[in-house]
Amino acid sequence: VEASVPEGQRAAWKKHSAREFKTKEEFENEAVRHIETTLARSLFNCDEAAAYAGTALAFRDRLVIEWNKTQQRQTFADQKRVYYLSLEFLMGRALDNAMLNVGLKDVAKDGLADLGFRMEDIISQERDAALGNGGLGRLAACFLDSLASLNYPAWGYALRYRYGIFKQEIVDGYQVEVPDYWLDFNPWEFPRHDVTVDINFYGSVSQYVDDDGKQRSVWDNGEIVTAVAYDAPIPGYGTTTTNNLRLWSSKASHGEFDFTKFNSGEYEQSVADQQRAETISAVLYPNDSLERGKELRLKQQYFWCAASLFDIVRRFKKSKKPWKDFANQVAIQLNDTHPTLAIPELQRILVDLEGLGWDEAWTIVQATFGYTNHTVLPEALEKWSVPLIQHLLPRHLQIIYEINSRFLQYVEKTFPKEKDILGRVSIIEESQPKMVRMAYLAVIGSHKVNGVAELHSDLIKTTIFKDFVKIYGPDKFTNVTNGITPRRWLHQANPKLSELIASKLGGYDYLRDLTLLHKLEAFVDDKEFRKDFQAIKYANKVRLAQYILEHNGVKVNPAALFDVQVKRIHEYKRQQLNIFGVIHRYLQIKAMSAEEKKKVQPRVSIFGGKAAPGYWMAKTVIHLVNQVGKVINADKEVGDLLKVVFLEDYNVSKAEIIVPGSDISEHISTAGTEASGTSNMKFVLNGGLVIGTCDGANIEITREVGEENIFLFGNLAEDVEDLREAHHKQGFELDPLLKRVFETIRSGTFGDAGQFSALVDSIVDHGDYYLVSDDFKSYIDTQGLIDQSYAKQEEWVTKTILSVARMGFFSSDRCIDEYAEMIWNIEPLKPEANGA
Ligand code: OAK
Repeated sequence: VEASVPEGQRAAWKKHSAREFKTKEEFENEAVRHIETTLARSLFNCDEAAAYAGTALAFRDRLVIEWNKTQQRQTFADQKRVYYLSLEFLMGRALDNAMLNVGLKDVAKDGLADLGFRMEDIISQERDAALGNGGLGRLAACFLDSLASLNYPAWGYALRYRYGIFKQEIVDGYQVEVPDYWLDFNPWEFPRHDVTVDINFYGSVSQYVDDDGKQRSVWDNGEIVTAVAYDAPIPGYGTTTTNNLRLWSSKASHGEFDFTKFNSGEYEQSVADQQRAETISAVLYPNDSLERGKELRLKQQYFWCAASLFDIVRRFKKSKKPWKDFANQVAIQLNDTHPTLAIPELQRILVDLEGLGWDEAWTIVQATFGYTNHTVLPEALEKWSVPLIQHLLPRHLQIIYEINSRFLQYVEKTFPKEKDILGRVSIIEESQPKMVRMAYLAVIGSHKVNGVAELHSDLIKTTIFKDFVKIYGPDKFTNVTNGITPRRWLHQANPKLSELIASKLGGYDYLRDLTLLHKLEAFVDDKEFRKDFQAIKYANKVRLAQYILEHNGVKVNPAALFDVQVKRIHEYKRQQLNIFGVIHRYLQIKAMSAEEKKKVQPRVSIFGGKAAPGYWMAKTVIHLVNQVGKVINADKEVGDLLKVVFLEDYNVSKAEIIVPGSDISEHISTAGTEASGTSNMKFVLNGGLVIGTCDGANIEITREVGEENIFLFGNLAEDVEDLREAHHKQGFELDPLLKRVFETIRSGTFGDAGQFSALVDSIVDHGDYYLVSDDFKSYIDTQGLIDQSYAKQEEWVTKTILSVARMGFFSSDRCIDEYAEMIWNIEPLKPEANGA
């Protein structure tokens, strides 16, 4: 506001204010101008990469205009905002989404054709923004899309990693990791070199008495690293609202200290300091659902939380409102426990820096934060060692102890007879060394805690947070079932299906209200519609088959049943169950007569997904899939009856090709381990069916689409504990079909069996923790049912159409409305609202 143009000069300003292109001519004008002047290219050296850049920059200009307006509107509106703190945002590509939201894709397509380019080629020039591992990061990206589309005033906060998730190469069947340096050309980010925050680490805490005679703490004499903001516009669909994603990049602070070093000849040291500072935001940790307790990771977490909170508080303070209004202006959602340090950090700001009393500050903190839990797996629950926090964040450790002590006093008073409860719920685990349990801190510091699917939300209340339900009552815990954005996961990934649906529903309103899909049920018997629907699935399978031929050199028949499992490789997700099932199928085919073979439903088994670089068992699974593929694909006796491929480097943009091309997809985690799953929703929305366990959102998908339209199998979550215990106590009988599979592996059919022994042994000798053997028979039988069902194509098409029609519930728009109402208490701010 201070820097605004004086009243008298505004007319001149407005006259020259940026224009928005609307026509093909204007688009070409903008794109060529960018290619020639921004990129310094010409007619004679404009390749597809340059054409992409010109197109992206033309659309970026459009976004920026709306982004500025939205930010201005949100600043002037006296309204609460939500801040979504997530260490991961798995955004994928931005151009197609920008074109959809600006609404001028056809104009650009014609314009590009005039200039000699094809839209698909231009779109595929963009590299994925892959700042995430898997489900949690992609959920955050879908949420940003929905928040903007629903006009909620919202910002995302994360780190600007120089390296996103590694690229996966498959070399001789093994995963090899290659760094993903994605920032060479990123037209979507805006460096804000004027928006910086100095972040403190290490140092010590001292006490003093302030002017009012109050004891105060100061944290000083540490290492300082500067956070620099980089902003990216997040456009909404069907609205001009354009929200902000702010990513923090670390750099050395140019304080007196460095300067002295530099002058005194310690040049190398000052360069080393600089590199040390830049390391903080250098790389995304590639572990999915596993915590390793590395100091640099904790530094990342604090750096990001402290910069974001400073920013949020700075914005609040500009409003000149009293502190008691903070939680009426600010909601902060913690995406899992990674941002939990934001809790003691806000308490520190309020108490140490702003001088509020402890209780007053704590009331504000609890009212501000909400916490989403994404896993119950013990190895994924974050714990940080007390000595590490003491060293890195001495004042925060004091605050955490104070929070804990007050909490435990309350618990002791409320449950005087329960002696054990204090040890169980303490934020500090009394181990050697002592550990800070971040999930407990997150529960205690938030007003709401949610799980991400019904079963999961029930499970957290009866397992990891059981005692907290007793302490706080059940209302603090709630469920918000995950969702996906239909813009990317239907319209962009499957434009033909989207168009067909629009032709039946009378337009694209369903992309803003996905429940409108239910109207498709009326067309389930419409011959023409069924034919079109089926033809689109086939065309998407042809596209996927071409992709497979190009990338794997394997020719697959698009008429075969395409069976897909793409997700991070993890024992609990049980890709091993899938590949053992494939081996079983292979053995069956091998034993068949020519006559029998004629009755076999041909299948293509498609795998994809990254393994964490240090996760050997997961890497072994990848290797086995590739070895099995090599043998089966070359086996003339099998031919088209079975093909097995592993698609390299699964990511968001590849998912956009793979998902629409699937007939059946596998979501087969050991019951009770997959919190929700979100790709299950994407596959069904694109006319595929699911084979799944009674886990995560599979259960709600079943409720919505009807149990006749999904293939469920396996043991239930409620029986898993007992089965594991029985394995432990009595041992267990290996399923005979699985035994045969293991014998085949051991015989060397897929190469040296020694390479796969850890995988087999984990089941045979080490208790089969993930119950592969217990579920094997039921899995195989269910796959048999799928073959039969697929053979009756008319029935199959009916199932898929009805399923699509019933997926309305799984839009991330529904999900965000639930968060807004139940947890954040925020309202939309429509573009026309205050005339801005
Ligand atoms: C990653 C790191 C730590 C903790 C959890 C995760 C994670 O990705 N969890 C996944 O979150 C998704 C979104 O809620 C769920 O759909 C997946 O089931 C869950 O595994």
